[in-house]
Amino acid sequence: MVRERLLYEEYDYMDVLEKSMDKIHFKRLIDIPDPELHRWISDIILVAKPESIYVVKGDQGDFDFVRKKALENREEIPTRYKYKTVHFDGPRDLARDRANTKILIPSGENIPYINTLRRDLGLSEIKGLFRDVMKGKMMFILPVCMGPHRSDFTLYGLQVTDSAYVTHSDMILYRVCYDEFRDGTAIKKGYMRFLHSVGELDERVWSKNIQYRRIYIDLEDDTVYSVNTEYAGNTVGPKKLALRLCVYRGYREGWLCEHMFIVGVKGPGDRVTYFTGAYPAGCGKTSTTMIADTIVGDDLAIIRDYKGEARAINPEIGSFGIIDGVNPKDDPELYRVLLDPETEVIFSNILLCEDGEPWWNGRPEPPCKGLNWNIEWWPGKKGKDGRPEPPSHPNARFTTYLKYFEKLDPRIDDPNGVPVSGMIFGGRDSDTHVPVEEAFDWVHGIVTKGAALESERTAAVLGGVGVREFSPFAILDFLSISVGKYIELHFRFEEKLEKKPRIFGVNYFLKDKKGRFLNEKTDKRVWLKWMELRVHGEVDAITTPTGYIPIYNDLVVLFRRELGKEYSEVDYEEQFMVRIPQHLEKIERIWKIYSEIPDTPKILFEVLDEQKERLKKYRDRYGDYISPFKLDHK
Ligand code: SPV
Ligand code: MN
Repeated sequence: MVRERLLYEEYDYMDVLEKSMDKIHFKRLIDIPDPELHRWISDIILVAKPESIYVVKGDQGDFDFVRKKALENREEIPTRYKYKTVHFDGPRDLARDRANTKILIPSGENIPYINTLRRDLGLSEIKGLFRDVMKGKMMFILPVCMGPHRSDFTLYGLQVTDSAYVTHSDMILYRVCYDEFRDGTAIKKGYMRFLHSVGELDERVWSKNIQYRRIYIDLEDDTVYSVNTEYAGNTVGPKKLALRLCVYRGYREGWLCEHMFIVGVKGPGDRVTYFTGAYPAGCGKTSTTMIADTIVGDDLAIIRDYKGEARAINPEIGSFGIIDGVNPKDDPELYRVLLDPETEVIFSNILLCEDGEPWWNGRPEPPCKGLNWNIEWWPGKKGKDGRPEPPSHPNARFTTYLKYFEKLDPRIDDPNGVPVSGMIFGGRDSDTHVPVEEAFDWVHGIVTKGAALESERTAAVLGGVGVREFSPFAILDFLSISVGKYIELHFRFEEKLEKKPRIFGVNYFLKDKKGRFLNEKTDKRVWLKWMELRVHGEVDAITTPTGYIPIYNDLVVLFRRELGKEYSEVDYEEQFMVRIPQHLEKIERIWKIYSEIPDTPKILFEVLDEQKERLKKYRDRYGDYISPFKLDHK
């Protein structure tokens, strides 16, 4: 692959590098045996004009330096805890920017639901925006591994950024991978490039030119450009920027890049069974990860076939999780990690009290006067709309190492990944799906749980909250190929497997007529345990038109054992009621959406039609709302 450059002239790039870098960092760079990389960096130097350059090798000195630099730049602010800092993105930069995130493709053709742009136009715009953009700033070059060292699953990436905060985040979230670049492994296997600049900053060190915020993904060249933004979802390359490149590569090579956690659930005799799970942001993904028995990953999974099995690795070693609502009762372990004096955490967009204590919605103490995402906050402060301003932002986040969690599964470093026994899909749905349900088989699950996933919108993206959105595989924001192709890839992937993962749907957000949630936050632990038993064929289920649901008596045992709770028949009946009209409406919505996506596999419509017929048959026999007690066991 001939890689895209920022400049086309030929010139002595070694000379540029030598003159722009100090000896140590120059040597670190040229020790990586890749002239193309050297020339690219040199182009960036000539175009963006950073004042100095730092190549991260990953030793302790680098970690200390990058943290110090983030503080010195005021990108991070100290707290009263030695290893914890706060970063503010600025009030207009608090979430991923869907509208300005575009997939560059040569033809510029429209792909439904995917924001595309003609590649040549995108590249020329970006090259313009990077002109002089790093003046006066230090530029960091950071090689990372997305996955265990020297694993066949692992992808490589090179982050180049003028933000110490982004570099710091990268270094918490990913394995620094200088050695695999220096010994040529990453060069041979190919690596992604992420070029980022915060752009011009205002006096609060917030990106000033938000109107020119751009995140452009160049599939042809495995490169992502991001400019005039700080929010990690827009800037941290190996995370959501890489995910789009990964999806594209997986599609070509026949494996999966998923927006999924990876967890272990213990069964009888300490058996550990692994599940992956896809939920749109703000739908219980982090809390499910934390409530499981072991954690391999909380956001991303690369899933490949290995000896007939689906195996998953987590490309990350840290977590950039939603902090809103994290409280000592429901999330004791996460809460402990966030406030342990010894753990390193970057909080973003929380409230920093005057005494240096980080506060977020979920802490039992009342909020204090201090700095927040909208500059300052004091008790009683009202926003522009006259309503009380939330002290910490609903999309406030924490960035920390997974190694702090007692439940961290040592197999996070297994180069062959963990076997995936079940895949879970969960959205925010107040009125349709039962709390947990197993699909009839892989194809049924991929269609009705994965491809048909919908969710009521949360604060993780810019825009109105509460609207029901199409959210297939919880990955729509990160797709670089059409949804139809992504579904087809899952069908293709199954053919390689001798052992097929079971597929489940969960819904933690079912409400009663008065709008109260029907479940408690911790109930999800019971659903996980039930799924674990299902995978091993150790509990029966009730067949409904949309899948298999738990038998009341099995849940009674699990609720008692896992949560010390008596699970009543009334609760069960209300939660597991089959809601035929809502399901039929959902099928109509999903049918319509896919009928407008040209390369949707035909089988998707067949599966939806079959489900519709089943629903109608059940309705004729039992009526619109069916108590699970009326249905037969499988
Ligand atoms: C998500 O929104 O899905 C996240 C955070 O995990 S972000 O990095 O913004 O994508
Ligand atoms: Mn995510």
